[in-house]
Amino acid sequence: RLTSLYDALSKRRTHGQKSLAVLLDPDNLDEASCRQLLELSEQHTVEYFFVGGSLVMNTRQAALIRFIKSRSSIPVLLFPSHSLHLDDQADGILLLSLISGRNPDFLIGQHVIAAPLLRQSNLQILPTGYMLVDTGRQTTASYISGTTPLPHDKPSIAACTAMAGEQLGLRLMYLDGGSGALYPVAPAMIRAVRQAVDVPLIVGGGINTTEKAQAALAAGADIIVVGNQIEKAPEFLAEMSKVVHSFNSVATKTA
Ligand code: 1GP
Repeated sequence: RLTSLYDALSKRRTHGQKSLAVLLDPDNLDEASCRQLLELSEQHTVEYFFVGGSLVMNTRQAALIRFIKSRSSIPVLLFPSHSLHLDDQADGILLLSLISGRNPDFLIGQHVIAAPLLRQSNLQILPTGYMLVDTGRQTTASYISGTTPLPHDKPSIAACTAMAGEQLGLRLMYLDGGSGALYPVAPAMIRAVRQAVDVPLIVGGGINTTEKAQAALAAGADIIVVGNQIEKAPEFLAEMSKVVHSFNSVATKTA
């Protein structure tokens, strides 16, 4: 089921247009802060909301998605860590295969459990090669998945992993330092992956300044994901949106 969301995403990639995704973690957001983030996202451009986290400790995910959908037209993509985290109210799902790891459960096991549910749902499916990168400390994602992240300073391993993922048919790549990473994925790694594959490239984890965002985008990220920093300082969303979309005016002029 290839989808209109994927078509739009890959068209943006073809035209060199960068996008901002805001990660909304159901565990960290109350209704008031969510309302504020939605208002800011409508005022400044945000292309996607990602909803999820390595652990979903409470039962608020469904309520959060309902809240977003009732107030915003920005597409909501599930960013699940488990087949239990499906929700048909979202627009689509990043169907993650954890290709940096060697845990069969996150390469195919969870997907088998989710498959019949996904088939019945209306969720648009975005098959995504998910690569965790070591960025200074063990992240929840790496601990929960029981996998070793890619070494930060080995861009060639990341490039070959992405290449294999693309050859297996995955349609997006996601380089993730993990939420709250001490430092973001290195530009050299982003560049190596960008050169290795054609599919749209998502980069996130530890992007907490506009300089880091700028560096990731210049190295070839198509979509950057920001979670923690926007939760901590919602006004940062405006600055971030400006940086991401400043690349697009250049892309439009040179197109
Ligand atoms: C984590 O890429 C996301 O999966 C976002 O990370 O919360 O550090 O911005 P941050």
